[in-house]
Amino acid sequence: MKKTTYLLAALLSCNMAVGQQISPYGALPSKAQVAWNDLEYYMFIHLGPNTFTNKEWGHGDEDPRVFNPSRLDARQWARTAKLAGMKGIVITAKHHDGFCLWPSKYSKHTVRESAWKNGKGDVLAELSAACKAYGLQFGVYLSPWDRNHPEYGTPTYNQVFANTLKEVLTSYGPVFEQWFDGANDGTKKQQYDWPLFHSVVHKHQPNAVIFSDVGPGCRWVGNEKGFAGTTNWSTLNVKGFSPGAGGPPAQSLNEGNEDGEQWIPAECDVSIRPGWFYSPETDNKVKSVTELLDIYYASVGRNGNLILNVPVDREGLIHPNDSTRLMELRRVLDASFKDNLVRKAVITATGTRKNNAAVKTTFLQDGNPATYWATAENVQQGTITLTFPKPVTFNRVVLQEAIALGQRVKAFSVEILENGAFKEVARETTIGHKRILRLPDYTTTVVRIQLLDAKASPVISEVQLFQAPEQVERPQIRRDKAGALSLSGAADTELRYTLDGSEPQYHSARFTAPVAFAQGGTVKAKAFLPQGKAASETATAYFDVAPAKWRIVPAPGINEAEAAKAIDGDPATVWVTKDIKTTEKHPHELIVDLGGELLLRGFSYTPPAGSDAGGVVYGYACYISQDGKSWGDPVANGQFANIRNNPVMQTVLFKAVSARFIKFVAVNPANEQENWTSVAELGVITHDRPAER
Ligand code: FUL
Ligand code: CA
Repeated sequence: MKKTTYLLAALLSCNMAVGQQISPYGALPSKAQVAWNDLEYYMFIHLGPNTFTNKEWGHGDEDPRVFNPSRLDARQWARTAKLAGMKGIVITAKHHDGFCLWPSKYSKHTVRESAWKNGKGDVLAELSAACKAYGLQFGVYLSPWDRNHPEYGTPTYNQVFANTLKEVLTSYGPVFEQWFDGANDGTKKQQYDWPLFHSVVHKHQPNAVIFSDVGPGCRWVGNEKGFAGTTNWSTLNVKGFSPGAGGPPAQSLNEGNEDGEQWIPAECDVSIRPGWFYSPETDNKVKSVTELLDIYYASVGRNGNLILNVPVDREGLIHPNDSTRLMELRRVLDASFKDNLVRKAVITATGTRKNNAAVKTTFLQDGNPATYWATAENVQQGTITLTFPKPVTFNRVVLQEAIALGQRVKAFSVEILENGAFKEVARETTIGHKRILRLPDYTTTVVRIQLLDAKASPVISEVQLFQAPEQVERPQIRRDKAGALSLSGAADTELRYTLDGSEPQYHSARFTAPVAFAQGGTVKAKAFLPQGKAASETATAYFDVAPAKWRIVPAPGINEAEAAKAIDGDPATVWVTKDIKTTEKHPHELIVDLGGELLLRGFSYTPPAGSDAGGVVYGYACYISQDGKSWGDPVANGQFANIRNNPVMQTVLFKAVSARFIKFVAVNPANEQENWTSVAELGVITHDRPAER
């Protein structure tokens, strides 16, 4: 008897304590991490000697005087970021080449030694001031890997790096994010003193969120495409892992760990161009709005923050091709999320937590991510019903959890009322800070969000519905081995194109059948709705000569039919040495007969797009020959920097030379565990039009 009374009293008092407060669940974010998640979208800037040398990974021996962004204007960057709707800027204060964008006391390879402003400039001072003026957050990237510093590779370097960090973190005002890069090409090893580096950040910028493969503030999402997993937990297990090559498996980085011990949300880093640094060669390769929208929905729309790299050009400005695209993206996003239809709905719910003034269904539609609705303690399911006075049409669903209390939802669905019954139109897993679903248009008077499963009672802060304007999809441009060009696009669109570099108009040539295009050049194409009512963005592709007459030269261990996939004009087919069991050891080589003499100015290597094939090449050499027998010295050799994380087409130029045979040698792989070679496509460069390549 007595026991029961005690229990009852305990329950009552417990209930009362719970009255206004929902007990947090699992790993929790710090205040700074909650504020960080609210930023959602900010700019990354890569700038340094690489900007001037067409390199992705400088070697550290570059002449610092190459750095001369003569018209550098950090306010132009900040203005662009602000107008793009971004909330901050993170800059490469020091990349792998060791060059410091501020006159560091701890290095002899800095802006002070450069030609810019006669060595009197300081990019960090200019950028931090510009960010302040435009109300943007300021963040810094510092690579511990340093290919210039003489102490690198010795224990004293750790203190040098700590001093360098302190210098940056105490000289330029508040820093919202400290970006630690884990990359290293493995040639010179250094045991990093991470606890020391973290203590410097904590001491001087206690609110800075620390990025790395293992946080502790936020984590790399496991790819450089800007895509988080559709399931994405902000919690992660990091025991036994370290930044860089010792990081958690790509899947954990991409999706988090459901029961992760620490709150380490995903940050999606991606460049608006194929590379991280500016190069005139990529002026025409700025990602399209369609691609950027896919990235936005796969990052911000999947509980990740998006850090979009916009490389500053050689003048020290954001190039108009990039800023134009950023503004186009902003316009589409603003139009997509303009009018939250849920404001017109009456909201009811099941499972609602009782006797708690902090919990209300109306808080789901007040636009404030700090207010919420929740189910009763230990009730892991609930239904939120939105009833509209008149039918509404929507194609976007936005959901948010009150993450300060932990990430809880494991499964949810969206239903609409159709002909008197509920029909499921989407079923997904996690929500987190924000989840956005892109759906086809649905028209209905009742929408139901079913919270199907959660780790603890769901606490939802927002439910929103929008009708985003329709986008006309950009056409795809392809060319086959024989050089026939073809375009494809969405049904009911008319595809128009030009081959002279001009902007396609509704009266430009209409694509109906493949077009002979073996010599190559620039193709621009646009999809139009009938009568030219609306048009897609312009798709641009550049082709050199087609591999029409090329063939693989027979060699021991080479399966010619397989190897032909490297020269079939189709990057989707891949020659993989592992599958055909050639020699297990590198180097692997491939000889191509071009079918006649060509004036060669370079070659291109396209690695496989997915990560499945593996065997991406890092070290390469390229030889040419007239007869396929005598080769001489390589016409080019080196490494495809950063190809492991960013496996895009690589082009290498050499001194123009006539030849009929070309030999591509894969010296070593980007990933030491993958001791084989993959070639999606091998091409030659014969055209002298560097800006188009
Ligand atoms: C990588 C680096 O190696 C790339 O150069 C780039 O800075 C990217 C953001 O991170 O780890
Ligand atoms: Ca191929």
